[in-house]
Amino acid sequence: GPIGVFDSGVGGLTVLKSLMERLPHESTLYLGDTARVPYGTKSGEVVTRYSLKNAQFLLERGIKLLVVACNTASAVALPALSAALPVPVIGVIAPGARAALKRTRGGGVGVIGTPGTVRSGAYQRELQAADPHVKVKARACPLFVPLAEEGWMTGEVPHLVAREYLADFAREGVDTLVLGCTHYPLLKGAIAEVVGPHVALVDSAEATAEATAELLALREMLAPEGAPTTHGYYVTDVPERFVEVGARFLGRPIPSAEQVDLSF
Ligand code: DGN
Repeated sequence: GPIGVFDSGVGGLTVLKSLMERLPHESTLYLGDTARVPYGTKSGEVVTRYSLKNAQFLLERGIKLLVVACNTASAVALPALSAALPVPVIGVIAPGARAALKRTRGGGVGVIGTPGTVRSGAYQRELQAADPHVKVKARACPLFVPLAEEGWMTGEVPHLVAREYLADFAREGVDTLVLGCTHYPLLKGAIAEVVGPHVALVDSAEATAEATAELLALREMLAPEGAPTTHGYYVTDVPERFVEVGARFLGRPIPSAEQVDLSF
């Protein structure tokens, strides 16, 4: 079966992009819950309910593994998803945290994400569980989401927004910064400009693709090389905006997306 991936909308396509690069022989099914986006500002209870619905939809289409591409959903709904699903479930938080701990040289780890992700404390918990001595500083950067979706990734405005959010990180000696939201890889340039060359940026999407590859290999679930691959896209609102904006997140055109009704 394919790898299932869901997100609140287009953002998770940055995770899908990394998965496609790391695992080119795998087929994928992507669901963007565009009718209910954003998740980043909603309660954990509501995000968990949506996440279970998304997972069920993909499961019915025969996925062999689920990647929760959304940081907010990973932060609040991963235990519920793992308990409910008969297939392995991978979120973006643990791989991102592990990658950050490999990079830091003791100066402290910064985490940026949606208000929901930061409020959940999931990255902080994951980092401190692995290394009780690590210093963690987390901050929500909600305005990065609309900037990335607008394609407004360079110039004065993203720079000023990044400076407002991140100047403290640069001052406080953080040496590693986790991009804990699907949209932030698109703003890597503006973020790097503000925090400077001595802060390593950790892309949760890349770390998650690596973790997925390791798990599939370990469980001998990798697709055979040379088998034909397919990539399907589902959305819960009309597909036009997803297809257009999503191409920038995925780094390649999205031929089409099918609208599905997950209302309950
Ligand atoms: N996909 C969300 C995340 O990674 O937290 C960001 C978009 C949103 O729902 N606000």
